[in-house]
Amino acid sequence: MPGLDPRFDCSPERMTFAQTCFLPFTQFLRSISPPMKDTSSTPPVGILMGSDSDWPTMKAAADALGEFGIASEARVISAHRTPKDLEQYASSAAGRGVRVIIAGAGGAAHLPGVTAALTTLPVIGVPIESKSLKGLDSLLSIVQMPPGVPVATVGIGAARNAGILAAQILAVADERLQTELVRFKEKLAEESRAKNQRLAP
Ligand code: AIR
Repeated sequence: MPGLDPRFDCSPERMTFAQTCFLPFTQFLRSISPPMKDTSSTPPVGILMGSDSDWPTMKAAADALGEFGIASEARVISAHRTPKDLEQYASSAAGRGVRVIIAGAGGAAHLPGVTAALTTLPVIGVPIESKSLKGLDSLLSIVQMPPGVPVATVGIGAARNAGILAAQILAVADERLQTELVRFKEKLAEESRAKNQRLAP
């Protein structure tokens, strides 16, 4: 057809190999493949705990993350009581868009370690203060991981630090978070200096 831009000429004589064979093939592939999973709504941090009795401690991690505008999802999953649920959660977390896992448990606290065994995501362990041994059992259960399967362990009951550490991990690839963390450290320093004024002369 005279005057027609050749790019828009769909007459069989002008159709290239790509247009006749490749395009329909890719359209066919798209029609049979499952839709891509939307991971944009998944919170980047998963907070696991062995029991709901751990939540009063673990809530501090969610609160710290909230201060940096980071969403989290909290789940009660026990390495001993619901091991299959743990396997399901840990092995699918990265694919769903979770980027860091914080796991807290008390006593024979195997939740962070088994989570770390099941995922390549960084795992932060929070030893929950136990009644009988004041959390020393939890701490040693979490911190003494075998070589090759690390868990970044914070202090006994130190869930707030776990939240801050998770924010720092996410900040490596997030400029907004880096700026927030610099501000956070400046505020921390100001508060520390202000303590001098409160000392008795
Ligand atoms: N726990 C639960 N499953 C395995 C372990 N280690 C821990 C919880 C909690 C403690 O057992 O993390 O700190 C007591 O749990 P509960 O349900 O009796 O309050």
